[in-house]
Amino acid sequence: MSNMMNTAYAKLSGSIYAPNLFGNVYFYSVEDGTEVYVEVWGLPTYKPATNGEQPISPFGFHIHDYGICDITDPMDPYTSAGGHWNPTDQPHGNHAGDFPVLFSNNGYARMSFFTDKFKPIDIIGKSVIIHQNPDDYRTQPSGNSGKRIACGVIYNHLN
Ligand SMILES: [Cu+2]
Ligand SMILES: [Zn+2]
Repeated sequence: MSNMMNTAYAKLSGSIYAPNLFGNVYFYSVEDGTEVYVEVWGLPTYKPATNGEQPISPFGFHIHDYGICDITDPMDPYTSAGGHWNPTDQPHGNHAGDFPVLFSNNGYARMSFFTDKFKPIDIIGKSVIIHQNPDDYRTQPSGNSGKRIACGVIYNHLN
């Protein structure tokens, strides 16, 4: 697809909300932007929305500011990753780090999409987060997508 030197990579692991989760995210440099390819296993089982509670699945998916996937409070994991990566001061829904939601197939999700908002080199040292609930793409500042169930630090693929 492209020169490996232009590829970024994040290895995903799960919090207590998705203890069996693992996965990979690749960011390939392509003409005018980046092709994102993600594959995840072990996503939580679908749970329909109730009055006052978001559904579990599909899953919010973003780039966050800091490449730090620490768990201090197990009930509120990966706060160390900060908020959505937003280099151009946009509202949520148009952050450079706002991605399509992940649709699960019995715990497995695979998706590929194009974005013109960055190149792989721009996101080294940031993180990828998967949330427990869907992103509504309008609630500020983070789409009401709930707990952080998985995290991965974004590296240069050769490192
Ligand atoms: Cu997020
Ligand atoms: Zn956002």
